[in-house]
Amino acid sequence: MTQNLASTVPSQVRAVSGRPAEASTRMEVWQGLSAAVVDAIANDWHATDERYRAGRMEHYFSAEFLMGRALLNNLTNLGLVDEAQKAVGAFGHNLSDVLEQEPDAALGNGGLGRLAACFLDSCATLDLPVNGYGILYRYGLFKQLFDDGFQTEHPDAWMEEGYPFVIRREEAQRIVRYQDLTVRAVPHDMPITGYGTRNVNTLRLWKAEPMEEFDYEAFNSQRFTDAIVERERTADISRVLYPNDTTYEGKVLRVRQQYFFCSASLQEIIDTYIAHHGEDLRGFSTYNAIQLNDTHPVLAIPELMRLLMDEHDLGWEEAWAEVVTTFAYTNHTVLAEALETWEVSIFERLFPRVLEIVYEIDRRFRQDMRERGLDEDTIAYMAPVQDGVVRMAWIACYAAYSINGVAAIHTEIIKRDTLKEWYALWPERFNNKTNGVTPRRWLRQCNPRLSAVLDDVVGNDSWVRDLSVLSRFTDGVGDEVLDRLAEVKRANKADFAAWVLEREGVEIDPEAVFDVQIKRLHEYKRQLLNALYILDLYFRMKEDPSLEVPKRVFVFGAKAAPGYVRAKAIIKLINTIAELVNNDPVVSRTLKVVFIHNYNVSPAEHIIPAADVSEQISMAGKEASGTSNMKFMMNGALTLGTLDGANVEILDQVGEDNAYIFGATEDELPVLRETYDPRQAYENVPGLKRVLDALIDGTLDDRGTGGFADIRRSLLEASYESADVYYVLGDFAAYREAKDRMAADYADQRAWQRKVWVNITGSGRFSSDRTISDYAHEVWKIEPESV
Ligand code: GPQ
Repeated sequence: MTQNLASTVPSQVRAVSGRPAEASTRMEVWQGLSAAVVDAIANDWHATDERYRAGRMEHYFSAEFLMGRALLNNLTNLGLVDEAQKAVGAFGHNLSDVLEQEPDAALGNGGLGRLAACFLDSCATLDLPVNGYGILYRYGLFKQLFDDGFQTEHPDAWMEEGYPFVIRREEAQRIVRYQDLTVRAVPHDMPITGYGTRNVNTLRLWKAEPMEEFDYEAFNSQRFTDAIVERERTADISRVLYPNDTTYEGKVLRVRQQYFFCSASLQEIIDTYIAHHGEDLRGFSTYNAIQLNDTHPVLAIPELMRLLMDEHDLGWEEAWAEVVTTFAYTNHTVLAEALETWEVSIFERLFPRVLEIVYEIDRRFRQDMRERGLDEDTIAYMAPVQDGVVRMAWIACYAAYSINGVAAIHTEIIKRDTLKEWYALWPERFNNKTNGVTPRRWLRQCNPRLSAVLDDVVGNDSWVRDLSVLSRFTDGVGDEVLDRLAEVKRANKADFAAWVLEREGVEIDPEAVFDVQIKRLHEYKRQLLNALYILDLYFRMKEDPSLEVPKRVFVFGAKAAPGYVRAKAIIKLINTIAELVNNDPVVSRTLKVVFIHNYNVSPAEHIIPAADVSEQISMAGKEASGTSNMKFMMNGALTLGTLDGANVEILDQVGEDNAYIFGATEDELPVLRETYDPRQAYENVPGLKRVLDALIDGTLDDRGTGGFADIRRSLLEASYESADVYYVLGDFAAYREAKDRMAADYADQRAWQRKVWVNITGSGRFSSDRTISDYAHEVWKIEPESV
């Protein structure tokens, strides 16, 4: 870096605002400071790109990247936070107010998209030659507001005011052809800085633009509207992120999106290969690996075949040999409703040549399987095309050299159930890569107070690049460290309380236990179990005013897919319970319920450092991994959870004295199900009858929508086999016991802080640096390349 921010920031701010820095708005200061950061890294970014392209690279293909805010992350990684504070302070601005101007880049729905963002951070920090490829959605995940407690959705035009961290690369555009439409794919690059390194990696996001700025022929012949319509059809492709999480929606526009970014990215990767290694593409996979983030980018498999054969003269066998050594596939869910399949007729209409290739893959697959002696039923089940439908997951399993799950238990389940036919054929392809989260954003940056304690205990900040060093300090710290932990949490909770008051208008007491559940709203995640507990606790307190209940704040954050009616009813239910509790003059002295609207990455950065209790209560076997569980652990919240996803490994790490585990396990559930009768639970489990009846007896008002009655019915009155599929009532008693006990334990702060410390110092395994170095060594076969 040649110049410091003190000299570059004022001029960048002036260039943005056209007035003196002193007279510029906070938003303009954010723009100017961000531009100054891009200026500071530009040379290193370019050098990194040139270096990577010359050697072997990994390309991370993902329909989602949930990046959140960029400015503080970059300042933290570059060690420029203090300098930035001084630079903006010199003309009367406060850095934290400036930072709050930044919109979240919410180009993802939830865990899968945020994982991709954490992975990019780790790749840059580890100097690994990895770029991300995705779509520059004009509208990110919808903005959530509450109207009388009901979720409403609003467009999130996140770049509209200008966004300095995305650089348009006009010269690197590619053409993507559909049968009915040809478009330009214009790359927009985001710099990905690492902590304590000069390497700057790239996230390349493609934007769809019309071939010509304007179709003059149509214009001249008075078909003005036709010309506009054509432009809009193109712009549609990168217009909006589909707001579904773990459920699949078969929209033609979505398959267009998927093909769009896969084709453009592959064209670029091939061009880079040719520039460095010549026209013979038979060495493609020597220099390239591609990780498919779930099935959304699986069209890259037939598209690479097409490009290699039709545009670069390889024969089928030669092309296939490259394909099966290039792609690795990550599965992120066992939920059947997430498996992507497309009608053959859609492929026919959009890209007949790709369909032809898919049919040929299918033909060869069937032949291959017959030769292996598989029976016809199994072949039909596994085939890439069957009954007029293309199955993306099966194409991935057939072509990928690596197939991985995202937590130990999840990988076992896909081997045993979801992908068992594939595991039987190719067990060597299967491997586990337990997810991780970046300790830069999720500890160093969001929790400066705790970071200062860790710096002191460790003696330096080495833990930021190697979180596993913390485990050396689990034992042998004195009470003064535990007392500091308590002070840090107290201060974080006070900050959070002020933030909540300002943002949601609810007053909460930092003395209370902060119990938090933040994640997408989905029945399998069981926010409903948490809600029923709160309602039950409310009734217990009403019934017996002398009951000793520890002070508690229950915090929720969750978006529901706009079409997921029952999930939206659960949101309304939680808001209605919040109103009941918070407005009760007696109960509200002890309990508060807060639903943070528009939950996103940056609210998470305010919430997580203030949490005492981390709710990870999915029905066992359903949450592939979870990643907020890891963020909470790093920030000293204790897990209240089922043996699901990465909770299992968190428990292994900390031991059962330092986590609160409850409920039916994945292997017990099938047995329990045989005799499970939710009506019996309703009649017999203490508290359940009262809370379930409150859904229909007028205690809670759903404004005549019938939403609460539907929730009750889903638990009790659906046909016998499908009542309470997520075992909410089955686990209620165990949950109530564990949660009550946990709150009682909080009173002994010394003992509590000891558990907190075991969790923080044991979180090293859940750094995405560990996950990424496992991918790099075991799957991608790449080495660090430092600039
Ligand atoms: N996940 Cl398939 C998503 O966030 N979206 C998806 O479409 C699918 C999975 C999540 C999954 O539910 C979590 O358990 C994981 O921790 C996360 O992916 C990252 O692997």
